[in-house]
Amino acid sequence: MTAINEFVTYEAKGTVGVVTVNSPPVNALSQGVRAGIKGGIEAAVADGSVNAVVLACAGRTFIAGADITEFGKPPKEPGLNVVISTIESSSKPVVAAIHGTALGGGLETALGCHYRVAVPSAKVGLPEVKLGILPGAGGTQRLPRVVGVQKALEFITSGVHVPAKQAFAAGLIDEMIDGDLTEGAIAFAKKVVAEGRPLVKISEQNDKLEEARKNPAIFDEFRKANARKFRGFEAPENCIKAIEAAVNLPFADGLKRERELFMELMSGEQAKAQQYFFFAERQANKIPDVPKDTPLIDIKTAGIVGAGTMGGGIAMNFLQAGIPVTIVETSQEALDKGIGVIKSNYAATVSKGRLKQEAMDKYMSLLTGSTSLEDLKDADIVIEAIFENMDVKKEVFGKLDKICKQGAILATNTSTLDIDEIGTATSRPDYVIGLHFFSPANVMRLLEEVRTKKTSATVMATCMALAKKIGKVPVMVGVCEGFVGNRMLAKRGEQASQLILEGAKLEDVDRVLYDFGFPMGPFAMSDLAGNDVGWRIRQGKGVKSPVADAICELGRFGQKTGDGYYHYEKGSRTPQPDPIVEEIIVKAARDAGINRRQVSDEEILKRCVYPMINEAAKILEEGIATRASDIDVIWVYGYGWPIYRGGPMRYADHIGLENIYNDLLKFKAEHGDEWTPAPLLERLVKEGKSFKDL
Ligand code: T1G
Repeated sequence: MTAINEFVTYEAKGTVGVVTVNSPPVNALSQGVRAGIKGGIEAAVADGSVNAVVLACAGRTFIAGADITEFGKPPKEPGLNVVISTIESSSKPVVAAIHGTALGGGLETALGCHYRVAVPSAKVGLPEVKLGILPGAGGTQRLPRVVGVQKALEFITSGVHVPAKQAFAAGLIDEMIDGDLTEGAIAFAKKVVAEGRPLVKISEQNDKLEEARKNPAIFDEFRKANARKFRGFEAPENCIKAIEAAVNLPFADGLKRERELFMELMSGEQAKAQQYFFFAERQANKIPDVPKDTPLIDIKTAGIVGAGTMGGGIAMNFLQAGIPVTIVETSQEALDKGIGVIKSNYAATVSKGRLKQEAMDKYMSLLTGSTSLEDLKDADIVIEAIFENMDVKKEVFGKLDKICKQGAILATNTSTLDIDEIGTATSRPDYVIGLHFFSPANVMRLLEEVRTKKTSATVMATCMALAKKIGKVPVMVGVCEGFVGNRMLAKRGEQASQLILEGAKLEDVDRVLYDFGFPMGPFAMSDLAGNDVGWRIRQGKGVKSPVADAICELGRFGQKTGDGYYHYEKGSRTPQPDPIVEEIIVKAARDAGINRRQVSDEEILKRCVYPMINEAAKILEEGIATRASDIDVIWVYGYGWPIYRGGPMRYADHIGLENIYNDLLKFKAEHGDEWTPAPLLERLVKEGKSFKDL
């Protein structure tokens, strides 16, 4: 075996030369890996003892893409396109041996090989679009030549990871390997030589492009069909243009066009924001005072108290992860209703063809209903999802503490109450934690994990790992009212309510935030969630909100009652401005002595977003969030902050903290002390720093 460099080795195994990449953790295509692969292929071609080549990877996965940590730095030779053309122009057949995830430049490298083999557990994909860019090493030119234009459009603009069997069916993989991958790949390479199979150069194949050449409308039809999904993003359109170039231009020209479109994106703000977010999401897994090797509790079974909307949704996450659930309600009627909702949710997915009946049956077989807390005695974790009332929760936690086995985790799904106080109701406060799911709990990926002063490292580490197992994105936060997400959301809501009193149209506030990139504006969102939710919380705290209270007093709870801030035609979810609500707003403004005026889109946006950023600075200063990027992860996954803007904190850095600070002072002069800049914000501005410098 010869070391080509520190990342790549070459070894002749009989008549097959094996080039092996070994660059943990994911064999990313750093400059060294690229140089090593090129050198390895050249060594194999020069080795007269071999007549075929296998390109394999050591460790957990085949090449998972370009090295994202190199982005933004001056490019170093050899470029990936050079490496791939070295492979493709080899005089000996090169076979890619794929395991783990062959992604981005990894799949592009495999597409430069003459053949590809994979183990069944492997996945392949071109997820560059998720980083705000596009496959920049021939992926947009080669993939359509293998799977056809329609599939290439779907794969590349979604960034989906395609299971090997599906890739095999699409012609992306030539043979599935059971058993040892490298041995299987060597055997396949020998078969290629023995059978005299050709050196298949994808760049020279054009038959799969013919259909699109005859039907160029395929591209605009795809654009139209995905307009909603691609709204605001720049990368998908450039992906489509690059694939159009594959159809309309010779390969070499298409490659040039791909490069232009790639560089256009790479130099843009959206790519920087999405690449920032890629690392922010991974940083959120790290809790400074919880060591990576903290022992975990084995969560084999879960208990849920409360089979309402949240309890049922939470249960579904565990069932889908194969974790048996015992769900407890106070009465058989409530229990039957709750389980019925879970069943109908799954049935609806089955009827849409997105879930197999046997999968639904499996999930439901893992669910046990009960009307007695005693049945939770053996659960490894119990999650309480009952009425938002401190006394009720403390009573339940006291009972659970006596019933549940030693070492069971007791979690609450509360979104507003003090979890330190809830923990005092037990003898195991170190085993008490908040697991704040977002409604609908079986859909929203964010899970705010709330540590109390006493939550142990083992419980935190266990719940962070558990969150990923049930398909959630966990972010650890501290105890305060509203934790991180809802505490910032409250500030946006206060300003939205104030703006409509001052003269901004309800639908204009929603439009400005929708155009900014949110899935919907605050009023449409409230109508969707139910205006009565906030109304009950305000009543509990004796807080008044003239317009919101007035519409609730009329029973206008939103979509569920057909009227809320907007009117909804029967069976329609399309919000329509309602003169009744306009009258309520005008009257409330008059009662408050407010002279209504025109409010600009710019003022609407700043007054909705900047108070969130100011509150986030306070959250950071209080240590409620570990790092600024955690707040961005919360807002992208929990509230639909447009990922191409990175999150509120990255957006603040992009706008410039000094600009935000000066606007806050201006609003303070006009609207009072609630606009006082947070001390941390003031300090960063004075030091000429940004949130990223924290
Ligand atoms: N570059 C650098 N580091 C990477 C990396 C990459 N491509 N992918 C992962 N890492 C790091 C990650 O930061 C983490 O580090 C560790 O590896 C484990 O990752 C020319 C230009 C492969 C599915 O978009 O999707 O190719 O936190 O925690 O959950 O056209 O990583 O341990 O220090 O995510 O098992 C295209 C990105 C690049 C794939 C594994 N490729 N990676 O998931 O582990 S652009 C991608 C992933 C490109 C070409 C273009 C996932 C994974 P640390 P992890 P995981």
